[in-house]
Amino acid sequence: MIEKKIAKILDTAAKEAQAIPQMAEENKLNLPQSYEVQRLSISQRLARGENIVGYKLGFTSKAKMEQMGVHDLIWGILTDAMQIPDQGELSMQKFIHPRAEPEIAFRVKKDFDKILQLEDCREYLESCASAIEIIDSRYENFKFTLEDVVADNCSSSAFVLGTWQAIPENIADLKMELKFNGRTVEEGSSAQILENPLHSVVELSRLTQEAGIEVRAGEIILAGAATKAEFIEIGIEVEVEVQDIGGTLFRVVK
Ligand code: OOG
Ligand code: MG
Repeated sequence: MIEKKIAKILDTAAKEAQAIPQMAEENKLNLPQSYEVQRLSISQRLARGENIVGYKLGFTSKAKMEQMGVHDLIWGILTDAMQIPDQGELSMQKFIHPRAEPEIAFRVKKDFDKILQLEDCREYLESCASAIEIIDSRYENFKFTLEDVVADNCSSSAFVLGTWQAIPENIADLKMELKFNGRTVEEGSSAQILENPLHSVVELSRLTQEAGIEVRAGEIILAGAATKAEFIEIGIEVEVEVQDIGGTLFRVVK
């Protein structure tokens, strides 16, 4: 089965931090097949003892779509092994060409038992936090098609969360900054995430229902980057600051 073979290749590339070529012509997948590859590659992580802790949305902002040349919302799976503690360290050795992007995370309060509408979100969510997603495409030169990136679990590789906070009233209008060693390198607003990052939660509820997955209480949702992503390097302290929610950071080490 082609899906199984590609899942293995992508999982090994992630594990060994070795880039692979984009899917060859003879291995072209359609979108449902790509999500199946994603599922199969995650099951290899689960077999190694990792646990699913949540989900991420991708390409929920124009800035990201334009940067990567991909124009559809995508979703991927987060495991516990991807989480770096707040104020912690990221070792470059485990990554190929990592980039950081400023995000907002939500924590689920109540199992998603239906497709949510915007007005349901606060009932189903417990809290929010500032977040940094570290994406690391397994494809050479960070180049991919929509199908490639979905198969590669949407470039998921690591994430860092600030302290959980009550979801502010103005969640759709918060200033967000990505800083390297205290210097702002990207700046945007939570409005750039589907006009309101809660829309990412709505979209995830729909996509997971379609996939037959139940999002559960306690799980984490990364709503997607507000700005472009920036390459990180050894020696940089990477910080995200979200207005009214607070900040989070990590250091990049050898
Ligand atoms: C794909 C992941 C996109 C986001 O927040 O938009 C994403 C990539 O850019 O490699 O995580
Ligand atoms: Mg992201």
